[in-house]
Amino acid sequence: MRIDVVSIFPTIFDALEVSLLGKARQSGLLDVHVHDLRAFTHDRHRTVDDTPYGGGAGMVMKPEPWGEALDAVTGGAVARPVIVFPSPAGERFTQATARELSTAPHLVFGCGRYEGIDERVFDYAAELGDVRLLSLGDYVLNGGEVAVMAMVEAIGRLIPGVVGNPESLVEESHEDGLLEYPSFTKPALWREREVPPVLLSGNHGAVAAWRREQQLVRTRERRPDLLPD
Ligand code: 6GU
Repeated sequence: MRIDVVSIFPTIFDALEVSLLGKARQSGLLDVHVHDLRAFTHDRHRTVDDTPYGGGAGMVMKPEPWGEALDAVTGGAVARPVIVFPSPAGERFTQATARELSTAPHLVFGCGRYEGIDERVFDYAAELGDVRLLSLGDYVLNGGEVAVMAMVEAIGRLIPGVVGNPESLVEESHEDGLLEYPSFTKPALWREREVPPVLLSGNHGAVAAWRREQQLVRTRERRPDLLPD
């Protein structure tokens, strides 16, 4: 998968060079390119923002650098890209979204800062690719960079080969609509706390039933919104 990220803070994405995604890049499973939006400006001050038409607080990102950046990262592309703009005003990004995007050959992420990007950029981007405005949740970040880090990690780990043991992907929170069951390792007794005896029983059926029940209990307690009414 090819990923292009456009941001005014490209060094934030240095963190993608470490851990699992760093290995995936080294092995060629992930081809990540980070671009500085200011490289697509032409004035001495490398201006990327301006005051909003109609007045109001804050600054809006100018369309021209975005137009040039999107042209550059989508030009000569193998497939029509999915162009993601992280936004608290977007659709919710979920595990299902991550699964869907993990099959795209080319993802472009456009990170907005300030009060947002000139709305015409989204319309123009739709000529170059399939545009998605995606939100991590109901809270506001200062910009899209941290949200894109989260999305790239959630998507990248679903690409075959990125996570060493594919079985670890199926039994985790959100893949079956429930929260994950609790996990334990040795020692069986630690600081007066025991591991649930069923896990030491060797009875695989009993273990599976207990884990399912724990998933339901936890989901009911912590995330009742995930359960059918
Ligand atoms: Cl995707 N962007 C920003 N700026 N804030 C957010 C978000 C995204 N998701 C939740 N809050």
